[in-house]
Amino acid sequence: MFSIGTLLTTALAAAVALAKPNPASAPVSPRVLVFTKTEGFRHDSIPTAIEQLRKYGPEYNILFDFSEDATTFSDTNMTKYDGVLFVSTSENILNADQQGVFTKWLQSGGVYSGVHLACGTLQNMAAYKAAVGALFEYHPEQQVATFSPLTKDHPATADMPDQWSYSEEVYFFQSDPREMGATVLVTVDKTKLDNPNEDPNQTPKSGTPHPIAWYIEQPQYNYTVQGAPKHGRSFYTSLGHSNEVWQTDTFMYHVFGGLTWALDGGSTRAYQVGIIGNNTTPPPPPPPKPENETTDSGEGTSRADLRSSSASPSFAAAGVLAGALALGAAILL
Ligand SMILES: *[C@@H]1O[C@H](CO)[C@@H](O)[C@H](O)[C@H]1NC(C)=O
Ligand SMILES: *[C@@H]1O[C@H](CO)[C@@H](O)[C@H](O)[C@H]1NC(C)=O
Ligand SMILES: *[C@@H]1O[C@H](CO)[C@@H](O)[C@H](O)[C@H]1NC(C)=O
Ligand SMILES: CC(=O)N[C@H]1CO[C@H](CO)[C@@H](O)[C@@H]1O
Repeated sequence: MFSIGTLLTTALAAAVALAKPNPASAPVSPRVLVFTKTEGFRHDSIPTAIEQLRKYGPEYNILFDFSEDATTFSDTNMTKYDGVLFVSTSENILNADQQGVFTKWLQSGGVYSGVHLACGTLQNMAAYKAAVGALFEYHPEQQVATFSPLTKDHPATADMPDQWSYSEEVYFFQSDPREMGATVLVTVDKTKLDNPNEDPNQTPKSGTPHPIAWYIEQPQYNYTVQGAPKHGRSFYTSLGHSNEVWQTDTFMYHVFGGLTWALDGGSTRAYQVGIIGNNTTPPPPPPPKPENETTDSGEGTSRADLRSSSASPSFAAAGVLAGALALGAAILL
């Protein structure tokens, strides 16, 4: 026996399923490192976030590894990742070497995405700021706020209500992410916000309209490792404080819409390009160099590039070494 209620629920479920954003378009599943290490404040929604990402990941054709271990940030370990998703990380969670590896990975086409306090971490790492777009300054007390998509023409907002009101921490930033090339996707109604910290006579540091979630098509990492087609896209949302919001489809569609859009920029091996990411085939040979230098080809070269940002000296060194070996062989003969 079906009640009207059951029928309505079924119809609603079907509508929601149809409205769901598309899975990542890669021919093999992009592999994404979900990093949740904290040094300062720790959100109690982190376990819920992990559980929900685990649940939704397969539907979006994304493979997640979950870690709080900073040693993951070695060249060998990071090479297999198409993307990272930082969820409410806090303070300085990577040492200088690990930050160097992360910077090089970003310059190799790696896709960054971050949620909530991800903007409150690695504040002294230039490439991290370029990836996330703006760094955390403060939030007024958690309260019911009204968020609005500025466009619905993006997977991160396609399923967001025009006015989405719920209890959240509204983040304010040290700078306007638009200065780092960001396109803002979601804003908040500041007129309804109880925020004693903001001086109405000052130009707001975070810019106008107030940025809540955004994307960056080409993050400003200043350098591209040889063999990478371009910089990976990035996506950040400041929403995601509470267990409750992580348990909503609306929020999960927002996070996965942003993440899959960023991955679908096609800068990694899951998309059959580039030098990092999940793929079972070896990386393509590096493109020809602009100068008339003789270079090695094949896997050895591109892996060497990933380790060393300054490719040319290592090629020169290889040439010297080859010369020395040839000389040695000649002497032996
Ligand atoms: C990362 O790789 C190093 C070796 O390069 C290894 O010692 C370490 O355990 C790895 N960490 C993780 C989390 O895989
Ligand atoms: C890029 O260069 C600018 C200007 O020199 C600098 O301010 C910024 O920190 C650099 N960004 C990165 C990611 O190195
Ligand atoms: C590279 O070599 C070709 C032919 O060997 C020459 O025509 C060309 O001018 C060279 N290009 C540069 C940038 O030296
Ligand atoms: C190299 C690598 O990590 N390959 C993995 C890519 O993803 C598949 C699943 O889609 C794994 O089975 C591979 O091991």
